[in-house]
Amino acid sequence: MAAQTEPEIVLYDLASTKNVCFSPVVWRIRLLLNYKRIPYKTIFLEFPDIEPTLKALGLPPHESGASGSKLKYTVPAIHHLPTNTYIMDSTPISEFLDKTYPDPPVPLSSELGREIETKGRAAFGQVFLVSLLPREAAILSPRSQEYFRRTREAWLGHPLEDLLDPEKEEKVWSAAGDDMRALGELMLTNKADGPFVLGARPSYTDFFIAGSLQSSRMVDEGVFQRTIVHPGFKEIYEACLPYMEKKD
Ligand SMILES: N[C@@H](CCC(=O)N[C@@H](CS)C(=O)NCC(=O)O)C(=O)O
Repeated sequence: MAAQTEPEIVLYDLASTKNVCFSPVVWRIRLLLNYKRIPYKTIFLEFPDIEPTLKALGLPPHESGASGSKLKYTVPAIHHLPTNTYIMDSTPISEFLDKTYPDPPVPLSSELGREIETKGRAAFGQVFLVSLLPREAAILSPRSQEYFRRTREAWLGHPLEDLLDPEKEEKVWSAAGDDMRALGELMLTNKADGPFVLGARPSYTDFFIAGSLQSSRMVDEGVFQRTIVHPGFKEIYEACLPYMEKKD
């Protein structure tokens, strides 16, 4: 565990008008940094500044299609100051952090964790698409909003507002209900040993879950509340709260 207060890491994060982290992927890394008590500082980047800033740091772009991304440059990215190492993409960042700061250890993967992450992506893909994507624009600066609208509408093939159809939104939520309940039950598998997915101590899957929930909460409290009604979600979210205190 690093005891210094001088930052060892610069974390590149996504800017919003709330001036706190709201990206689910950056939250995973932030939870890891906070849990391991690694001293870091944040640089928030507006959407259109991500690519030019990370490119200027000398980071190579994502290979086409890497990590399922259409994007060349993404946050999180980190600069590890003691070794002058730059890394982009949450997976290599988490591996680097766990190797460089092994105490306390964080299991990065497990069979149960992989099952939860895969089923979580399937259960929430549509729900977050219809309920969060169109609301995300509301917490962006005018410059980021313009970028976000232009890029996302090009992917979707229609205006963001078309997603905000209350009837369709209800249908998507009720279709996902059983899967969400089942997912919550999986999260409680080791509840006899503690509140986390693997029991007493957090694993990266807990940070995946808590980060997604915190992100949804930053965008829309109603979406967050609607998710945590399923037993399992709230327990993990609350157990991770101490590691979500540093948000910026
Ligand atoms: N595979 C990447 C995905 C990260 C990602 O999609 N980040 C988004 C913010 S949540 C981003 O930087 N988007 C840049 C853009 O849309 O130009 C990872 O795991 O780090």
